[in-house]
Amino acid sequence: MTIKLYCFGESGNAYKAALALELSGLDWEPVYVDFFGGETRTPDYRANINEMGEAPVLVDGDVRLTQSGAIQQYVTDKSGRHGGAPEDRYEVLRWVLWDNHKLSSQAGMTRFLMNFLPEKHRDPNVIAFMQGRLKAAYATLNAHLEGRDWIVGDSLTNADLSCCGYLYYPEPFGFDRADWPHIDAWLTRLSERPGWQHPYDLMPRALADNEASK
Ligand SMILES: N[C@@H](CCC(=O)N[C@@H](CS)C(=O)NCC(=O)O)C(=O)O
Repeated sequence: MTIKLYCFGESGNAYKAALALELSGLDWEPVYVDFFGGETRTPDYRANINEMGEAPVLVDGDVRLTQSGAIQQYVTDKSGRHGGAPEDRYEVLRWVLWDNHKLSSQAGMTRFLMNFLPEKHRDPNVIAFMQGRLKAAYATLNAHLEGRDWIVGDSLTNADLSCCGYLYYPEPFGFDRADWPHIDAWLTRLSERPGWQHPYDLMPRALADNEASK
């Protein structure tokens, strides 16, 4: 049975799940969520798709799962891919939790504030504050990746698939790969894996290139 992933191209959180599915070799297909049209805020979405009002959502037969980290673990349990060595499983979880708190959530919020929120609502002080918080997160990841190919152990794991969630997007949010050489090399390494795809190629997009940043 084909796994369904409720997602949209602009969502780095959905990308983390979509990339895990794609690289696992499992059979999956995207179901487009009209996030910018307010779909995740409708009572119907909350009642029937996700009580948390978020994307991504995985549906596999009777299984319905939300939260990218939980979806990634489901994909690992089903495919045997990206879990890392058994003794590293808590280390993988540690980085997935760190990403969800310190990296992806703040990167997603900052990118939204700078590109998708109507310009009149963009507060430069909030954006500067968020960028300061993000800089600390980039420094943590960059230092950790010095001398390593992957975040945990010697293979690609959900730690990598989580932390990369927002870092391939072209819209500005205060992240320049050139400033962070170890992150830059790691993103290149990951993008060279067979089957890797950019988020805008892997999931249906809501907005064309010229529609963000208005
Ligand atoms: N921790 C969640 C975050 C999911 C999330 O925030 N998704 C965004 C889209 S990128 C969303 O649907 N937000 C709806 C809202 O906050 O109202 C995950 O990793 O899946």
